[in-house]
Amino acid sequence: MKALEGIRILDFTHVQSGPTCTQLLAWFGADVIKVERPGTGDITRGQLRDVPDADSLYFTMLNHNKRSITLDTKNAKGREVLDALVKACDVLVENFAPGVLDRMLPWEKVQQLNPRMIVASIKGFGPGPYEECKVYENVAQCAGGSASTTGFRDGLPLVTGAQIGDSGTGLHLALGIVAALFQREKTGKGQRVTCAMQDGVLNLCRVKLRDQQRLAHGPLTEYSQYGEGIPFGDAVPRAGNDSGGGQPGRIVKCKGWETDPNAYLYFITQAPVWEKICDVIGEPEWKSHPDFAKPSARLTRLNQIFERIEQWTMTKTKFEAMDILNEYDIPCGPILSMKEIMEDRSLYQTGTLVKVDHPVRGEYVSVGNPIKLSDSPSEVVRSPLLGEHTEEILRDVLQFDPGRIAEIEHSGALGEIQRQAAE
Ligand code: CAO
Repeated sequence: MKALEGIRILDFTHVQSGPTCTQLLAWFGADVIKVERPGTGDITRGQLRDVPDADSLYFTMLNHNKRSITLDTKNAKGREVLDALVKACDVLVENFAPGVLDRMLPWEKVQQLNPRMIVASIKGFGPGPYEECKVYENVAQCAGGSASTTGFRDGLPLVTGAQIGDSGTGLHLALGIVAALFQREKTGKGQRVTCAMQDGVLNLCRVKLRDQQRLAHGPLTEYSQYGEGIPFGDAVPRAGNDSGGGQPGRIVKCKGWETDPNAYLYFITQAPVWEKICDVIGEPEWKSHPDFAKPSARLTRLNQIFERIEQWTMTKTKFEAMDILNEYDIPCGPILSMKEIMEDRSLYQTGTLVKVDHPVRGEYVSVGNPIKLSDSPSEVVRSPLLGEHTEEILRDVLQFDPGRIAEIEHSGALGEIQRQAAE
């Protein structure tokens, strides 16, 4: 038995943000029925293609464990199918552009058809001046405060590779859906769940809003620029690789950095292990020296300290340095490339990385469910082909008889039905 077994999701999501959410629900055991436009389907099927005519990794890695039905919701017969699906499902999830769902299926109509239904939506912005805007990942990163606080003080604002706007908001929405399902257990009623990508990013940038308010009371002493004597402006600056928690940290070079772009280590000079750090890097006198012994004294000498640390790390590979530092509980982390992560056998053992077979593209590696439930293990099942389950859903979920299915098919509402070879 899986945690969300018996929950059926009507999945109108596309691209990245929404599919992340419904994939998580599917991994927890929900039956996710992905509705796609006949012919084209989710636009990502054909984006960033690496194998000709095969669903892209963009699509396959965001749509595991789902079933696909092709349905034209603007066709009269298609609308009948849509209404039947609303009655048969527990949750509708969508990330259309603003206004699309209201045109397709207003909330009042959903409530008439199925008062228990939860309708969950991702939009770029909440109500306000930007609510009508279409939003993609980097737009959300910029509008949510991430870009202005990422990068180096004297450089451009930067976006991050972590998809905090899309996947981050999908994750927020999944939590909202599960909470609404839990509430429905008691009230019997559905409700709307909405997550704006700007809000999701801002939630993840909470510590930077903290710093914005601290600025009113003086400089942010843990930022490197304080120690370098550079005054603060009126907004939180970009902090380079400074750590956000108040313990000075930086990225330092390791052996091989001249040729390997990832031969680096994140090193935190955490106060409680300062003496051990001094011993490891070969500066034992810094333990008692007035310029270095106390964290406050070190703040104006961080460049000197990290240069010395780097002299030491440059004599070791990042993994050798990790091993030594971990022995002393000195917090540090290797800068792992995607290649190194993909080759890490331990990640396959935990199911965080999985090998998935696909009938058209062959085997590929994906990220499995990062949330582990001891009583609801996730098995990663390949993403569906476009419309692979159209007939199965009409027959088994909606209980339509063959005559009705043929009638809907002839209306053009389903596009071309994908039939199994045996049929
Ligand atoms: N049958 C018939 N029509 C369908 C359909 C179906 N199965 N599925 C969708 N459509 C129609 C919609 O009804 C809509 O038509 P109208 O505008 O006439 O009502 C139309 O397709 C457009 O859908 P869309 O607005 O979602 O697509 P888009 O390419 O215009 O916008 C995006 C894409 C991502 C910018 C927009 O959906 C958006 O802003 N979403 C919210 C924020 C978000 O999730 N962004 C992250 C995207 S990356 O993860």
